[in-house]
Amino acid sequence: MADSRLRLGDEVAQALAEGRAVVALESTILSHGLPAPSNLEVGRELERIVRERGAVPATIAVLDGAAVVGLDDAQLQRVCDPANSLVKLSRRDLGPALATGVAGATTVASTAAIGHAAGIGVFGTGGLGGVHRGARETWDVSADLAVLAETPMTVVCSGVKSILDIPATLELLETSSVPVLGYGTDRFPAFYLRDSGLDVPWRVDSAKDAAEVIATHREHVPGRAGVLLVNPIPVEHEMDRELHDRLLAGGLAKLEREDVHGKHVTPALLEYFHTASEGVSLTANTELVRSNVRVAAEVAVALAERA
Ligand code: PSU
Ligand code: MN
Repeated sequence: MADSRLRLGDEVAQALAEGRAVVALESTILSHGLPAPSNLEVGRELERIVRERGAVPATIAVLDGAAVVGLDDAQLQRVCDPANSLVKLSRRDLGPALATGVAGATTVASTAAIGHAAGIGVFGTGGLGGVHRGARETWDVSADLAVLAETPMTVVCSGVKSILDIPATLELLETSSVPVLGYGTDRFPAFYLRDSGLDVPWRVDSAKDAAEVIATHREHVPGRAGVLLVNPIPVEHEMDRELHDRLLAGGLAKLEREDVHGKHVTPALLEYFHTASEGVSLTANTELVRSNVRVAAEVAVALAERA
């Protein structure tokens, strides 16, 4: 990405130049995943968590024709204010948004791509996009998977939501040669739930061990695949299974009733979950992101210490 279109915040630029730990954070989770005004509180808190662990946060969005890496507080407010109607930007949308000056929030795909272009290697978020149910007919597979297949970025998340086809998502990650590491778990997490019922191929039990695997993957394995480090939601915040199953059924029915497709599926479902659970899913969502961002910061620090 040409320098004129990539704008690094001062603190991020300095940390990268000095080889210090930096953690990328996405903005779609703020603009499209969490309701205002808690989105701004969460956005600020995630940055605070990264700092507490000794790393520098770099929240990413597209503003005024540039990919901004390390939003300042005014920019964070702009992203979080629903009145500004930020567009959800996947990687394919970056060229048009940058060229036309449209303001947008970045997904896992576009955050990973921009973060890597800026020189960042670790990214903490909530859930990864994946293969949607019914993808055999709709071909709806998140670009998050294709980007992770060719972008050397470690994404720390709580797996993917059970609104997706989880077995198919894991198959595609294998096809893409993306290592999937369970963080203190042998099971692939399903966002609100700690266990999707599927195994992870590899497990690590500390940030230091994760950093060792990530560094070895980057340095010694041919190709440009990223790494997926999956961290289950903290036990005390895991959603009740019955509530979860009820929300899932209700959400899928709503999508069908209202004929929701494509990029609107994930935001529509999240909104339904937050409303129908009267905030239970919002708390779960917030807590798992906090936990993932903490792990991401610890891994980034371990990688920086190793270098
Ligand atoms: N999952 C969540 N919250 C989110 C998203 C996914 O629990 O906010 C967002 C992320 O930005 C992710 C994107 O990259 O949705 C995937 O969307 P799609 O399936 O349209 O590619
Ligand atoms: Mn899609």
